[in-house]
Amino acid sequence: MFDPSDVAVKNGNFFGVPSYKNPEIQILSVPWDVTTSYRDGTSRGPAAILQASTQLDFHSPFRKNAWETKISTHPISKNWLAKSKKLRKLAKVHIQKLESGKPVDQKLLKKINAESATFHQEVYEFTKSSLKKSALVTLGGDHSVSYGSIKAYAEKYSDLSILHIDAHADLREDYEGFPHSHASIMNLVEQLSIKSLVQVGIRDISPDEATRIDNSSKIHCFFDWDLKRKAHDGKSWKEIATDILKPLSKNVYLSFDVDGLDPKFCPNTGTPVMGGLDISQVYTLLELLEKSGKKLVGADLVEVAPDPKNLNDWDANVGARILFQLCQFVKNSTK
Ligand SMILES: [Mn+2]
Repeated sequence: MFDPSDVAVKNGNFFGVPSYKNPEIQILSVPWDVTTSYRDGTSRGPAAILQASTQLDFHSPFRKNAWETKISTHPISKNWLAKSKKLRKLAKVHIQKLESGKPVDQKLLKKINAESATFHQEVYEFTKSSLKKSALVTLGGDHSVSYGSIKAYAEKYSDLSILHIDAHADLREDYEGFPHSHASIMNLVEQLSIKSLVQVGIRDISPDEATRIDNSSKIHCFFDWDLKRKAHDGKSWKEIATDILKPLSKNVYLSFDVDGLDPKFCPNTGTPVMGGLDISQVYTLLELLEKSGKKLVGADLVEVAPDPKNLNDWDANVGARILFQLCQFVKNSTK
């Protein structure tokens, strides 16, 4: 019998929970950061979070007996990690050429993009087949890993909306020559069969991306400065959050870039930006979503990177706790 008050065993499963044959939720780790533009390390996120996950406590303010949630762990793919490392080296060569104004090696770029596309197809196929069993939380990796997951979800649910928490809009058609860049993920997602894309916490955005939002009927962007302004005017988070939820259809997928939060939560994330949300605001948003009768059918948590010098495990410690609570929110809605 699993005792949630006992010492957690490092058994290879997230949170040290037992292995379940019929899980309510699966965690799919996707250790991938090929096209990272500022600093890399998110491919090491899943292993760091797995390591940190065994020392959290199992109480959840959002679910009774949260420890009973049948969470299953897909082993972190060594194959994907090796491929990410290999392609990251090549991408660095390409990015250095770009940054120093040298001509781009088109053959190299083509190779990186072709192999990335194959990888994203693999994530899609894996998610699609896993979805037959239960809902998933996909754990990145950089934000590009959400694509395969969202594509599979959009096929399963004909009225899927995306709730996107991020400091960045990620609407570039490509970035540094990579269509599967972490900075282009929502450009790809918007082209899938989804009802709406609701962005929250955005505070670092290019003029082209802002125009794209203005011209799109599908995208609803709640900029961080507008959220702060409303709060300064005396509007409660409950009221603001209720407005955020309005454009979402019944079935909702959460794409959660941890840099949407204040960088105090995960300071080593790839592209940190000052400002941002508090995690309690995200939890309240998800609680209100549930109360509104909408369903969180899936989620991803991306861009958590461990300290590059392994001086502390703070980012992974935070990531593990967010991951556990996300499993509570998603699991319930699949029943
Ligand atoms: Mn971001």
